[in-house]
Amino acid sequence: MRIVVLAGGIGGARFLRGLKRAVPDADITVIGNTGDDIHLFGLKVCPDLDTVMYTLGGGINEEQGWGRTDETFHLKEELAAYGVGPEWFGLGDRDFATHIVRTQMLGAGFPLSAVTEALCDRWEPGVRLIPMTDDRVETHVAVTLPDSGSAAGSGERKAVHFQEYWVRLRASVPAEAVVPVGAEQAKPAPGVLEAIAEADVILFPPSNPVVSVGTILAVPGIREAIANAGVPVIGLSPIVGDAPVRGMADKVLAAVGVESTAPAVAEHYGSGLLDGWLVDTVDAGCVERVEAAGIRCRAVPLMMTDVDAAARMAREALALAEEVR
Ligand code: GDP
Ligand code: FO1
Ligand code: CA
Repeated sequence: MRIVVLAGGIGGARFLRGLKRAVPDADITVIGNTGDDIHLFGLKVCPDLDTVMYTLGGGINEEQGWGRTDETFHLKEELAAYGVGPEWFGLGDRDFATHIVRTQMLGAGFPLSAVTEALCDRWEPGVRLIPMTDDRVETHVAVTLPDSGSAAGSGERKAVHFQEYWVRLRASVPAEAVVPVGAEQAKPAPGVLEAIAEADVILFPPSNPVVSVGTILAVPGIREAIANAGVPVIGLSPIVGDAPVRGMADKVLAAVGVESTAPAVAEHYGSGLLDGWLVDTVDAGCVERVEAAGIRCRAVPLMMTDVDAAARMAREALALAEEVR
């Protein structure tokens, strides 16, 4: 079975680990979000690609959900001693090596898709991991910084990089708009449209609907290819009991005018894209609302407490795919 999964970072990666356990023989292609990518210290950092690669390759910091296991921060401390920041982004020594290799290869002229393949030669994630695009896309968030009374520029409306919104500001102010800068001009990376066209089923894991799956769908051609693939498209809700399980999905959903509930996210994707939607058992009351929107819906446990729980979710998604096929 050929499965295509559109993935962000932690939610996507943990689901993928379950999917691999549920269907060990499946041929899985992951289309990864690159809108979170950021250039720091002259290096290109791809948080969502790395989270998938490290999680499936056994190198992830399990508690954090991102970054490397057994990590140290000597390089970051040395840079800070030179007054070179930003200090708010935690790049560890082991992780730095990935960004150095990536940046070196990009500088030598390789596209990000080829670089990602080379990094995966080491990590052997057991899936084909392709960035959504080889072109530069950066998600920016429009915010109004609180008026502190002293800091220059406070009280003004400005756009910040998504990582600055999430990591530095901790999503403490409303996201007024979310813009995947560069997406309109971006082309799907080699292999993306082919994988979608050849898929037997397409899955949206419980990834962020705006800054992960939404950004991938913003690359011209990808949404259309999925809608026209003629195979079941099944999503799993990242919202459980009217709140995201973790992260800032509620803030970025508000920016696009969508309430933070499982049925609202299904309606946001719409029946033109989604054939099936899994909600958590605590949201069983909304199944009828989702089905009224033309999307088949089931309520099953959706908390990825361990790999087996994620595997059960993957089996439920594939069962729903067979129901709507
Ligand atoms: P990120 O790039 O690291 O933010 O990861 P993703 O975009 O792939 O996934 C983030 C989303 O995963 C958040 O909106 C969370 O609510 C959701 N999420 C994380 N853990 C779980 C879980 O155990 N169950 C469900 N249903 N959603 C989860
Ligand atoms: N998340 C944080 O909350 N703080 C950090 O300092 C941080 C550093 C970091 C470094 C590399 C990497 O691949 C991910 C990192 N993340 C960090 C996670 C990342 O910001 C987010 O989880 C995702 O981009 C959100 O979608
Ligand atoms: Ca992300």
